[in-house]
Amino acid sequence: MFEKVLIANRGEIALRVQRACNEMGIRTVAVHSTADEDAMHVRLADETVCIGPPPAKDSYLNVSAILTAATITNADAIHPGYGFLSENADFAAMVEEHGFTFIGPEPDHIRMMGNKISAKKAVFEVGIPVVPGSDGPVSGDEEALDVAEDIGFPVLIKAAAGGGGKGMIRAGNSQELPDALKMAKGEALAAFGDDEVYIEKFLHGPRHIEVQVLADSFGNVVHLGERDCSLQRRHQKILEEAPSPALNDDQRQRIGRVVVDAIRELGYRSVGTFEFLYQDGEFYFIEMNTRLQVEHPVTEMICGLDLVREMVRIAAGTPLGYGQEDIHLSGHAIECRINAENPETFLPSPGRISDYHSPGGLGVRVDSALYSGYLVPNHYDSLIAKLIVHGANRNECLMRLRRALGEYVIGGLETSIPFHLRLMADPDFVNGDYDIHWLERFMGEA
Ligand code: MV4
Repeated sequence: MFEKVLIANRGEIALRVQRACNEMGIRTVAVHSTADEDAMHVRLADETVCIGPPPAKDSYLNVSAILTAATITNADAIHPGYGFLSENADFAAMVEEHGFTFIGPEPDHIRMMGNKISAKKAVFEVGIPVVPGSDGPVSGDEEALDVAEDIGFPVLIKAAAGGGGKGMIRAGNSQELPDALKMAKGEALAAFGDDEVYIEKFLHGPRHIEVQVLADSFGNVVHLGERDCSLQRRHQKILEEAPSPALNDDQRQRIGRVVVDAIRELGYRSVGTFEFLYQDGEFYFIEMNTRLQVEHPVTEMICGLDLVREMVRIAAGTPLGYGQEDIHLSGHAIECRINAENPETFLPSPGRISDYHSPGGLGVRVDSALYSGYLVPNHYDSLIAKLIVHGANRNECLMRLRRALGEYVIGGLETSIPFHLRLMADPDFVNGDYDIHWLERFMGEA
């Protein structure tokens, strides 16, 4: 096992990784920008290294500074958290080339899944159902028209280098197609420096359901059920839950088995998430995430595993030591993402925390790096806390979540807590009756 792990991240996820390392007897190295000198992840680390000025590109994305920090502290391994360098295949390769272990998948798998065309091709070949569309990149108008007429309008043109909704254009008919293709390529080039695009059939009101997997280096693979992440606004998730209110246990086990077989065949290692659109009882793969995700705690709460601990063990070459028959999903969990932002306009609201009281009690978990007196910097993501609640069933979970949101005090800045409280009172949400477009309608009416 590793003696020392460098955590190449900040905020709640840096703390989350630190906690897992602490429990495993592993020493931690925090890296930080000058804006994060007083951050909780720095205060709680065994060693700290300042890696640059506030802008992420000069600090948390500064590969040479991070590798230097790992060298001077004599770290064994690097955990990337989520965001920043977590899905950068070149970074993962450089970490290994410098003699450290990258706590995550192999660089080749990160690269394969980073390009959405190669990801779709790879998973299709191992039996995963994908959204109907082009087999590969589409460049010319005629080629695009052939594909679109074959699958039927409306279609969606997506950037191969994209993901998360950037560079996505819809074409309702053949007249709209050439302009949509041109726009999608232009956006893709501007956003990713790569104008490669592909075409998919546009699905009208799906849910966003993602399946969590865990795989070691010896072909042992388990799935940990799914998360429903349909509640999002402008491609930012707001709340996630596990299990999905839309699936029954039979559907869960069926998609789980398909995903486990695929992962084993791909030779993938570490945590991973298959993202599906789910409509009319069918799953359609869209993307795979090769990192620990923000919403991983809802899965942990229903399966009882520490996903970060499992990631670290896998990276150290330890076999899983359990199989699918040992995984038991129990109860229901919901995560509310709490952002430093105005609950009406969603504009960022950085500032100093004046009062802080986090909720507690049975089934309540708070993943946050906040403390009273902490100054939330304006240079990074506005996610400041995750409130995760577990209950024996969805109803108990909702009652507990209302109670916990009501207890939560974060003074000194605006947060999305009032928004979550309003959401908890909506009959559609309470019934689990929502799709990927529901939240934006809810906000329009609010
Ligand atoms: C789609 C789709 C409908 N049909 N693909 C948006 C983010 C990116 N990861 C994929 N996205 C979508 N792809 C087809 N063929 C609708 C979306 C989409 C969406 C997906 C998941 C969660 C929220 C979303 C919000 C708007 C659009």
